Amino acid sequence: MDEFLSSTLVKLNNNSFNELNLIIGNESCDLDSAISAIVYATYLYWQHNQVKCKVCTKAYRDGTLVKDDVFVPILNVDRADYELKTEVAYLLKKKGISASNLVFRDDHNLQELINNSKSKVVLVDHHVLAKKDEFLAPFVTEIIDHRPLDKSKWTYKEDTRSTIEIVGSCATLVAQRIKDLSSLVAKDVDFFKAYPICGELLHATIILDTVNFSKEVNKATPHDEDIIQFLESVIKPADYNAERQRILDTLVEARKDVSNLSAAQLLKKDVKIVGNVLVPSFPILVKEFLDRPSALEAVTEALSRKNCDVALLLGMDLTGGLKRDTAIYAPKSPEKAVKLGEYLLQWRTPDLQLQADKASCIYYQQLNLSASRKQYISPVTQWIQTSN
Ligand SMILES: [Mn+2]
Repeated sequence: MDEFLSSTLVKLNNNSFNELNLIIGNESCDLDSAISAIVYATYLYWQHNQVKCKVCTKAYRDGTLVKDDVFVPILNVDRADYELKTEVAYLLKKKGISASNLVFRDDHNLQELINNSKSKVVLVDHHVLAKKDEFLAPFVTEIIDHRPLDKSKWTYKEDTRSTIEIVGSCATLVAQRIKDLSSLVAKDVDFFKAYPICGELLHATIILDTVNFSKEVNKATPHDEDIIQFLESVIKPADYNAERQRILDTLVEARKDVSNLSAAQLLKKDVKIVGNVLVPSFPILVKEFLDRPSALEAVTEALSRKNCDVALLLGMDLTGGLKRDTAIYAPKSPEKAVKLGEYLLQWRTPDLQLQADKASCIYYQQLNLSASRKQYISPVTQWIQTSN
């Protein structure tokens, strides 16, 4: 696995390849995005080797080695911010994959790379491109995503192959796609037997994304269940249930191991921007975040850096049962925080069940535990439209 990644890196850095294939996740670079990109790139490379004419590629033409295609997973985060993705760094390290063999967003000028090569792009775990990634659109040949289909910015080519289905984890769809595609060239388990780490990575990701099929969180679908059982039939853990629980516990622990991170780093760990609203989510409760030194100063600083004027902070804690909370802070225009708060309180699709609490900013406990950041995007978008 690490060998595939390091040889890919050498080919990329020496510009020694025929066709460039980039496999890229969304800019939150959460575990799902990172693992989906790495595993699918590994699969495409394996598949390429299964079907290519071995004789042709080994042959020398005019004394020059015929260049091979390259399959590069891109971690859509700057290298310096990788340490913020604690669960990603933890799992990859544990599986023997070193950060030095990974390609991060700012390691190369992607636009230049793409323009200078025959290129194809596969999007995993997203299908609406961030503004800075819009140049990728004409090169996209495949999309694998588990978000509701949003065609508002769909500028992809007509023949773009898309696998879009609402499931708990994009890793489920990646596993399904690999299973289906490999059964065309070999047995559906052959790839996972050749790269056992890939099965383990997908398995762990599905468990984290569905919070081990928690009924309360309600993210898992029957498709996630089918795929986890398929992966377990290959991985063969001694005790399936104990293994699932152990994986969840260690990943949750790694994700919330933010003891080394400052308030400013926590704000960068997992953040989305919706219009002028900054929406970071934390692996700890917002309440705990606010107790950190200079927490609100760090929010003010993040707002001005990102040109936003309202911060909607989302917290989650899984220790001793799930808890969620929310805070809104708008230091320059506090009336906006009040208005967004009122807007969220009356929102009913879904009812977030926010319970006001006393704090320096507008603070709520969130009783609707199955609502994550995804459920905040609609009210925030609509609030922006009505308030501007
Ligand atoms: Mn995802």
